Amino acid sequence: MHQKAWKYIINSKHILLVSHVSPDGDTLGSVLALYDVLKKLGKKVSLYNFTKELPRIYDFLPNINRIKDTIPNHFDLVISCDCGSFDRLKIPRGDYTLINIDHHISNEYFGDVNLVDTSSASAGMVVYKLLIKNCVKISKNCAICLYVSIVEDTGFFSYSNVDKQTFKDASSLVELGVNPAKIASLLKSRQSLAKVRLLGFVLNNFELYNEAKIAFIYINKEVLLETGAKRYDTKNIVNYLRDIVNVRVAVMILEEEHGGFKVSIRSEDEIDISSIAKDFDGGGHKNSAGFEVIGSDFKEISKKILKKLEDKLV
Ligand SMILES: [Mn+2]
Repeated sequence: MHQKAWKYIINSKHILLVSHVSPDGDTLGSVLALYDVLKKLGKKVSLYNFTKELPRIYDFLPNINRIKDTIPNHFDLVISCDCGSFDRLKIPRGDYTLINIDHHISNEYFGDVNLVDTSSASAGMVVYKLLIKNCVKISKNCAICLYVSIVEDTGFFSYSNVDKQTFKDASSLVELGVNPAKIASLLKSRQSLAKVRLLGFVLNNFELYNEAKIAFIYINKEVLLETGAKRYDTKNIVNYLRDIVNVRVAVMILEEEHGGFKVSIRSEDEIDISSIAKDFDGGGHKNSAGFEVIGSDFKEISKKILKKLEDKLV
């Protein structure tokens, strides 16, 4: 499979690298690692992401400013990274080959080649394996991108997806020149004031259910406006609620700009919430999943989710 994917890459004329909507450090790190390698091979490469404003915190990733929100007219190969479903690419179907590189358990195998390894902690690690298997030389810049993908999706080596392979890969990337302390400080110690204010709102306004086993936070448009927080500032903010001693599952319901809601769920290790996300046509991992719902009544939506969670916790 790795050789087959590589053959498509070598034989392609113009490659489009696609990261998912509401991008994170894994999807961005993965496509930028590939960008570095493919450019050095002399390939014509474009980078596309649907989201207009990329999270500022990743501004140190090499070539991130080359990611555009417009799709080029001609390309014969698309490589998607960290996308569980075709929807999350936000590109039209067309006359091109599609390589789907991912690690989500909910992946829909929408590619012509599917490099999907659900045992990988990050999509970047799947990219790394593809490069290693094809004896590709990895630059320091490429290593930085891959390392970011790992720390992003493992919460700096703290989630249940961490195993010895995670450390092995991270170790090899450090050998290639990555400075872990520097990356940690770039990602953790540059929070915007608006994000900290949003956190203040979350910690003051969450609700508890089922003897404090379930926590909910509802963030509407006005809260974002008042705090000055961007939509991407809400990412992982729900973790603070999951981390409360009694809480086993935490839910964030975010009002979408043009109606509807985005729901993010985080759970303790032994509670698998990926099936709940699937029930609502979403996706994700065992302890971190999400989905979108249409509607205007957040109370009704919370009730529905709460019911599913209660059944899960019995
Ligand atoms: Mn990922």
